[in-house]
Amino acid sequence: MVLKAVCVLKGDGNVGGTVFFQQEDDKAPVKLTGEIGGLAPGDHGFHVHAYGDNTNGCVSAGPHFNPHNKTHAGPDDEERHVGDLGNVTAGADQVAKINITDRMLTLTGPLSIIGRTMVIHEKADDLGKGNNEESLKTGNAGGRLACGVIGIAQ
Ligand SMILES: [Cu+2]
Ligand SMILES: [Zn+2]
Repeated sequence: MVLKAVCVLKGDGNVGGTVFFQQEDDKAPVKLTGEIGGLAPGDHGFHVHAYGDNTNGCVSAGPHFNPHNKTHAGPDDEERHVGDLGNVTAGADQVAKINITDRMLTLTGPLSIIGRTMVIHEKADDLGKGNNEESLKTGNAGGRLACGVIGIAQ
């Protein structure tokens, strides 16, 4: 059975967009598509954060989703947070087109990302290679520009 989810990201400014998730079955990778607009051109850190809690804005989403207690890294690294999707890149039109396939995310089971939060950041994620402590936690991606809770899609 194909699993589908969706996330509408909103922030205090004019950053926002929609991300669609699709997984062919419980063992398949998750495909993310969509667009986020209103971004400064360049790279922006993009992660799944632990909680689907936006009571105090994007801050209440907590840290990166990290059920295996690893250090922060990039999506192609073996050791990473489950939520580490690296960067998305906005063009001169301020829009980042999202087209990611990730083998660590899942939309089903106890580690499902449904009910958690997607966050788009102010700065580029250094993928854990920044040679400082924060790099191994957040990738130094800076403030949270917009976020949204991942929900079940029809
Ligand atoms: Cu993040
Ligand atoms: Zn991380």
